[in-house]
Amino acid sequence: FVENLLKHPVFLNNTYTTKFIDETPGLFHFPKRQDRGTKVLTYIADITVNGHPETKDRPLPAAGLKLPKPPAKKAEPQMGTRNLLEHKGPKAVADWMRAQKQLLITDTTMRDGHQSLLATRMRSIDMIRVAPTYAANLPQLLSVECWGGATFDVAYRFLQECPWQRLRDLREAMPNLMTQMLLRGSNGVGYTNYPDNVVQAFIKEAAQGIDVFRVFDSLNWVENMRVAMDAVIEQNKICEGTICYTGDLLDPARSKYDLKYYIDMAKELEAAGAHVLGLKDMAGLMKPASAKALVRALKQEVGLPIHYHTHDTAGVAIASILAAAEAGVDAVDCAMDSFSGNTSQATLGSVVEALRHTDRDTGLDIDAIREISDYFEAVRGQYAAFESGLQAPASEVYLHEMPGGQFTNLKAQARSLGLEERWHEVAKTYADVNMMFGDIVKVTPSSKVVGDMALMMVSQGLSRAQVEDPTVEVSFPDSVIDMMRGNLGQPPQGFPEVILKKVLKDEAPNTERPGKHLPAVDLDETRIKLKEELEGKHIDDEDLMGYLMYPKVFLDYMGRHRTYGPVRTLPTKTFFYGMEPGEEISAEIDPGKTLEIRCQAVGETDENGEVKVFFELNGQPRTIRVANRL
Ligand code: BTN
Ligand code: 3PY
Ligand code: ZN
Repeated sequence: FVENLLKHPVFLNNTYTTKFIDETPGLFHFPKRQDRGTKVLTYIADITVNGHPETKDRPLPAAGLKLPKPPAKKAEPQMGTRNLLEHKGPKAVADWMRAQKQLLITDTTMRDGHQSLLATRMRSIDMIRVAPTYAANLPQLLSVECWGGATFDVAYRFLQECPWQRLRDLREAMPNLMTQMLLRGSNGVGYTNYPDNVVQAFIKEAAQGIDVFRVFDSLNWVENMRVAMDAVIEQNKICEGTICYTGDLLDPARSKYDLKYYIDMAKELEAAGAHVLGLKDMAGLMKPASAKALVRALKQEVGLPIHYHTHDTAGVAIASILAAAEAGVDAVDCAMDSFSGNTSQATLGSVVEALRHTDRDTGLDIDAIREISDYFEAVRGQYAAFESGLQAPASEVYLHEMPGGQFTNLKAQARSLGLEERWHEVAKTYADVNMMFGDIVKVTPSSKVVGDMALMMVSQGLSRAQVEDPTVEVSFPDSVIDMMRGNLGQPPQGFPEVILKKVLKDEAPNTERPGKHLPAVDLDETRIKLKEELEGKHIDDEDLMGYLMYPKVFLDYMGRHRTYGPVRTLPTKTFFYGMEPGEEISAEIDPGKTLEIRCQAVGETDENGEVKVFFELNGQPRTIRVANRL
């Protein structure tokens, strides 16, 4: 078929946008070389023959797993927080939050939930299919965290999909609910400090789809959060200025992060214009008594609504949430039951039930929660390859203080270095490195630096004393040198002299805000260069931002996209495992344009090392030849 411009139904109906023209390469090809159907079949054939590199040697989903079926809508979507934001603005939403008696809930399943349990691998299709159910059945949610953090990178790098498309689709499916993202301040959604104008342009683009920006800094340096906070405020979106919690509030031996420290930071964030105060306990270290004391003090000292985020790594998240609720916290984060617990968030249904018939009753519909959780249970079953194998909560987190999102990642990294048997040593060394660096906040990207150093020390058999000893030669990981140079900013009281001297020798660190010394990127020129590199492809703002955050990851993604087309529309099982003869699937590559794909047979490997895979595409026979690389 020829999908040309003049005949395309979207064009005829006059509903096309620039993005539509970009993503419909067939429009200007009369006739074109390879249609998207063939590209997608090429992908399926390749995975069917060679397997997916990411699921090889990993546990398989249970046999006979049913395709996840999203629950039915109980009603048409009622007005929600998004409507309030649109009509009255961010300050009105903050005032509304403070005036509520019920505990407000953010659902994190589509961001932190799978980031912390499945290495961020949940695909857009599994989110988008249930998003309308959220809008219809849970309109009382404060927000849905569904973007940012590690999801941006992983979408391009591992899932072969565009994170911006995900955001547009979710936005459209949940028009009454506020969408929320996690933004690493000047580090954007990356691991490094970007120039101010890149951070600003990124936020402007993200604000097309995001209502609540949770902005944090990986060293809790407010100075390094202002550019991002100002940009969010300028977009008239909710700026959740966020404190990262670390240490142990009630432990006199960890007095660096005491009540005064947190109150001072909260006041700085309030003065910087935050609409909401985020309290981010990324490792799940906040114990119930600390939660109670901290929330009570913050409610007294600042006028902002407080939004509390924690992880269940030690199994204490619900206890801390209930303590915070009693102390008057305005909102908390939970994940759908089937995506909760362990390194993820507290269990949504259990928090709702725990508060039922109390004065903080959330008012959320428990049946609706159970149905959505059941859907996600089926979704999770498809991602067995990415499960961490963590069997139980662990109080060890109080020793190492690793963020929920890092824990399983670092464990996998340790495994790949042959250090799996020595995991508990890695955990202890991680704690030693933290103290050697001056007891810092550990959250992306500072947590990655501590992890890199800990792995290096365990694999080389170095102790903290040896690393600090001026007479012992140590070759530091690049990320450590970078952080000591000041490129992630400054922790409270700076880095200790001993380690600075050892890492930098005579080089003086930069102790000013990193962005102050980074020249602005010429966005127009970058766009022109990128267009050339991609052989004339039109580069829109989304593509430009993808490239600026992750140049190589983005270009690799674009290269694969040219070959494999819109594979984001494939069912998850097909994406990771290909098809079996006799199997039929469908993939909606545009609204209303569906590929009906049937796999007929898989041939033998021929003398050229190639395999023919026989399909039917919308009833027409198609044969795809792929190299057998096994
Ligand atoms: C990766 O790049 O390793 C992950 C994404 C999957 C890319 C597809 S899988 C089929 C084809 N063969 C490859 O080696 N890469 C692409
Ligand atoms: C991230 O930055 O991705 C995090 O989840 C930090 O907790
Ligand atoms: Zn988190």
